[in-house]
Amino acid sequence: MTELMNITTPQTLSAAAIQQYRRDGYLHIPRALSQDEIREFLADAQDQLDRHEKISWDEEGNGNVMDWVAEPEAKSAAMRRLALHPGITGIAEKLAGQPLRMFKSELLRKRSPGGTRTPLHIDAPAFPVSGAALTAWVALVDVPVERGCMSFVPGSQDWPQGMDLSFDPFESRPELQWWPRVTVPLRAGDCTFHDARLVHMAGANETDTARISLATVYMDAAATYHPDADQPYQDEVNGIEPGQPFDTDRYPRVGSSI
Ligand SMILES: O=C(O)CCC(=O)C(=O)O
Repeated sequence: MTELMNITTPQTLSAAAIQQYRRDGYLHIPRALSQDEIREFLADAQDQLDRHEKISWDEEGNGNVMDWVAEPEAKSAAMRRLALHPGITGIAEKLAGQPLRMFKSELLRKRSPGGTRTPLHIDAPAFPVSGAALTAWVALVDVPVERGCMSFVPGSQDWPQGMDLSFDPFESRPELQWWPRVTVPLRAGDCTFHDARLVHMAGANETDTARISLATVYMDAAATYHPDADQPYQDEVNGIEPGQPFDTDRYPRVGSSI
């Protein structure tokens, strides 16, 4: 009972926290999961990482950034429950201020030892989606600074009107190099939310434990499909015509009222 009372839910999320997210473009939610959920989801995640094919992100001259299982929510009931978690997705809807559906989920592992730094980037140019999107990044093990937690550039999600968004944000907005960055270590079961236009990165894993997390992207429920030649995720979109909404079971509606 005491533990349940400590868990952050859509109902206990404060107006100040919502305001902070909209100002800074990210928010740290401590204790998004119960201890039982952490145990169950971590065991399932380790099983998936052992058994399934992984996509590897290697950077020339910088080694392996991380690897991940794509669509883990389609591979086990536990990962589907986590990707569609009513508490986490209910908070996401409150932060976004609109109904959402899931765009994609990835089960991430930053290797131990040697998973290298995740470069500074923004997500939005990679998504063939109209309108707003945000990511919930749920830690399934403790992620101190030394294990490669994320850093965010608060306020960088507000791109000047008409400016093209580029994956490397310093290309179009070199001044962002001089903006403060906030580094956010997470305990297992904590979660961060970040706006798809926010500049962010993660450190290297210097510990002897792999960093394991689930990163799920949610989009405006009314978002439509806008493919563009350079978007890596457009190959994963099936059964949706350009200009049409993502109105299929592959992109389920989420939130605490679903
Ligand atoms: O997990 C990481 O190192 C980076 C994750 C990230 O960039 C994202 O979820 O948008």
